[in-house]
Amino acid sequence: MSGDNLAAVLHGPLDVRFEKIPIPEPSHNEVMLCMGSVGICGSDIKYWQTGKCGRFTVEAPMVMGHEAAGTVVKVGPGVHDLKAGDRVAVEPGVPCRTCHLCKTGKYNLCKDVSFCATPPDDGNMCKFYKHPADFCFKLPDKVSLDEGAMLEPLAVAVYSCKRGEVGPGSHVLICGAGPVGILAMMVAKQMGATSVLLTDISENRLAVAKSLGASHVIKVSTDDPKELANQIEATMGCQPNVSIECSAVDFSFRTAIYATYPGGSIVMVGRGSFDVTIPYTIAATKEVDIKGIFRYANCYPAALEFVSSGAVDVKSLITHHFPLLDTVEAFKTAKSPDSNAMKVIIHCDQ
Ligand code: 572
Ligand code: ZN
Repeated sequence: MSGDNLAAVLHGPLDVRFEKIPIPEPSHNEVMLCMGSVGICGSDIKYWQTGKCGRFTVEAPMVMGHEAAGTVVKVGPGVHDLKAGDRVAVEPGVPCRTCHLCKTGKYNLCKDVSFCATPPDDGNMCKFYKHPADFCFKLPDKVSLDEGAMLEPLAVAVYSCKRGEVGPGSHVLICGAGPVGILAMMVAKQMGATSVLLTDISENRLAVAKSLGASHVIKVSTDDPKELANQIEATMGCQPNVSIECSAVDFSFRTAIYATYPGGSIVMVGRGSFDVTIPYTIAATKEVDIKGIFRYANCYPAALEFVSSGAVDVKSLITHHFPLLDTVEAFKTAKSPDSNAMKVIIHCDQ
């Protein structure tokens, strides 16, 4: 191991600085990684642009990045399942492990979870980073570090489909053809969905969705959710029994309520307004199950299986690569609609 620990540190809105931070020493059950690939997520862009995301505000300098994979450099005491040289994907949310939610498997809901690049916790857009060994997933030789980084948004997609109970014969509506929406489409098909329809306002995103296996796509051109719901039914030939909202647009959530088959499920992945106005009576009388989503729990193993088996091609969503020192350029690219960026990867080892 040599060199400084260079990190992309966010100090406030539009204020990313490249700083040398201490090289971490792995404690009990921790591994120290040399970071390889780190994807840019919508939340990273939000923090970069505004210093805020949801209820969190950057109040102290924070290392960015939570979609990450790297190579083990050193293991701490008590680590037996990983060794120097192993390449791993990092599951970024580490819970307390002892509360009732952790002990019942819902560790994503633990109130003491520390999550990379969510204030006050640092992320892993840096050269050296330490993490609990049991939240690192060893990658087989045939799975690249880029694919390892993609396991994070793929875990969101896996969890969304699980929450929606997607299975053989499902007809799935996905609102929003960003990386998570398209990954959810790929996962839904692997879980047996008969048809998957994606909606978006971007023709480019819909073209990508179609090329990667979407059964149908609709470019949203109305501001009437009922009208869009009718278009969805006409295109699918039926109402979707599972709708996964990945667009973070209130209109899509309203559309999903009109579109979903009675007794079906709506999964809330995107974050729209704090208070969203919905057709409450329609939702109630159709008995649609509206299901919240907070990140994911126990989804990395399935995500890794999907990638290593070749069932889900995450590489096809990676459109841009930048070295760590070009992080600001990478953020601009990820943000700009003109770039047609889907997933932008930062290479921390270059
Ligand atoms: O990859 C995990 C992830 N989760 C996101 C957003 C981006 N990436 N969520 C939406 C925002 N919430 S939050 O609670 N927050 C900013 C921590 O509003 C977390 C889940
Ligand atoms: Zn994310």
